[in-house]
Amino acid sequence: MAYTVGHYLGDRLAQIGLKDHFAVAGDYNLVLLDQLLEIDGLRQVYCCNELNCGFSAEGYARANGAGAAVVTFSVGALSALNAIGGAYAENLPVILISGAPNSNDHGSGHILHHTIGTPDYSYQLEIAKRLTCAAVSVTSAEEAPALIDHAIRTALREKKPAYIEIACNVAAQPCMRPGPASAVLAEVPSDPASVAQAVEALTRFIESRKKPVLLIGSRVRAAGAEDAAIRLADALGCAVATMAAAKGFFPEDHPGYVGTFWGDVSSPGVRQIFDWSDGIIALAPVFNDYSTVGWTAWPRGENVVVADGRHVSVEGVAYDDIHLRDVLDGLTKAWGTRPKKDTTITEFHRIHRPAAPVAAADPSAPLVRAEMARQISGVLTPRTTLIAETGDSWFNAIQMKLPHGARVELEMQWGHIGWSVPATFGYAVAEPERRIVLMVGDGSFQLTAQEVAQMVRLKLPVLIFLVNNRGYTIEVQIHDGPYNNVKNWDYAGLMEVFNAEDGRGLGLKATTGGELAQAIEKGLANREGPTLIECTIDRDDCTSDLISWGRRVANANARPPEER
Ligand SMILES: Cc1ncc(C[n+]2csc(CCOP(=O)(O)OP(=O)(O)O)c2C)c(N)n1
Ligand SMILES: [Mg+2]
Repeated sequence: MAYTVGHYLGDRLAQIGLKDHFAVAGDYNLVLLDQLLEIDGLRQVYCCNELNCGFSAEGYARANGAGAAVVTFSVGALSALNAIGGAYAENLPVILISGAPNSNDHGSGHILHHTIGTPDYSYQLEIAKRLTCAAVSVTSAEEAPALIDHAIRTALREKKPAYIEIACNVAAQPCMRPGPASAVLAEVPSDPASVAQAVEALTRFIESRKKPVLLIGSRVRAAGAEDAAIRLADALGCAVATMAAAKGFFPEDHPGYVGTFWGDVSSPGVRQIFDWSDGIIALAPVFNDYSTVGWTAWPRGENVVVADGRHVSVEGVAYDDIHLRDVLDGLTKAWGTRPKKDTTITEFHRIHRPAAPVAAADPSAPLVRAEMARQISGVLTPRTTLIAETGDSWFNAIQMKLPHGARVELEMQWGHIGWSVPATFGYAVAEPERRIVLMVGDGSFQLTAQEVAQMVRLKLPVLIFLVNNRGYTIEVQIHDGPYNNVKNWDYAGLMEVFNAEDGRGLGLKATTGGELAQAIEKGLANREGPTLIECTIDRDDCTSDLISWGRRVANANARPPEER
């Protein structure tokens, strides 16, 4: 059997650790899909549409380190590109692979189906260039290896998505075989001089401060610096907070951990410690309008050091070409056995009294948000990943105390409602051994609901908490109007539709605490498919954090144009 371009691509995907790729078939990618099916150890997993396919690959990348989606030209790829924008925003190496017109048609003046009706097919590549770190068009077998390798290598190095389009008549052309995986996996090492000087500068900075704190940002995972941050926290002994979007990126049972720093909606006591601190060391943060609570809590100035994945700046000097983890490990080593800088954790324990656990509600009383959140946090184990959708689900998830090893996935930078359903599907495909719990609002669910059918198809025992509060409650808090009401659905009833003749998904309704507890029990026992529990609560029953945050973000949105 001839070795082909499609085989080359598939083998590279397998070499970088992919066991699955997500796909929607179309005539520009059918031959390519045939080639990929022939790769040992690389499963083809199907999605209902290309937006979901992109988000599934994004969710897979969260669990697995990288993901891939294979779609058809234009009608497919343009939908998937929204999810690729998301992968860029969220720092995830997702490889979008699109079938493309026959190489003979490029430059021929021919008009092809599925295109915008002009003979220039370059528009998709041009769009992809803006949303990826590398975008290539493969129109001959000879150039395929170099182009495919460039896209994959760049995506892995930069932790950003890449785009590969392959002309439909080239996918099955004979091709060279790939060499060792190191050609696409090897990282560019840190510049040792830059690391050494950054470590020196940071050591001086911390030594000169009495009250340092560590702030863990959402890019710390992409930087591969989560473990190094723990080692540094051990060495310094100071207080450590996570930013909202970095929930779960630092162990919450660590002695230095104080909670979420998020301005006015920080965990109790955390804002005060940050206000008091004279040295904030922010590791791979993203300061945007959401994370700064409408620009009201933006750590900056001379008391703040901001370190990014490949760059640190300390007191006006930029240290480039570093890996954050190398700088953190260097700093941990340099700190050695110097006295701990633990004033901030000591003070935190003085001002903060742990809240009493929330008491269970009367099991027959109508379900309220607080009881729902209490019961959902009860299903979190060290092997759980909780995926929380944009909406009040964010705030509920962020307030939950995570057992050691539990993870949370949020999409706070891109914030595409509906992301969570396909992302959960992709995550569950990658991590079948973990307990996967999704918390999603009714409004968000309506965008991508059909991907639950793929969870049914693959018998994934995902636990879905569908919060039916009859609308876009987060938007009600930011700016209300009739556009925030949604048509009600029989969400639990949908499971029958998705099951059809052979599925084992379970759809349950909870209108009281007692019903929710029973539904959770049934859901945990169902190992043959997803369980969707529709939790009915009042339209305005939301976290107080959402209300405070929503007001501040609305204020930021409402700033009048400045006079020039
Ligand atoms: C694709 C997309 N369209 C629109 C929005 C604007 N938006 C943000 S949150 C939201 C409502 C979410 O409602 P729901 O999922 O029911 O969550 P709730 O706040 O009610 O818990 C909307 C429409 C968005 N973020 N993404
Ligand atoms: Mg809602």
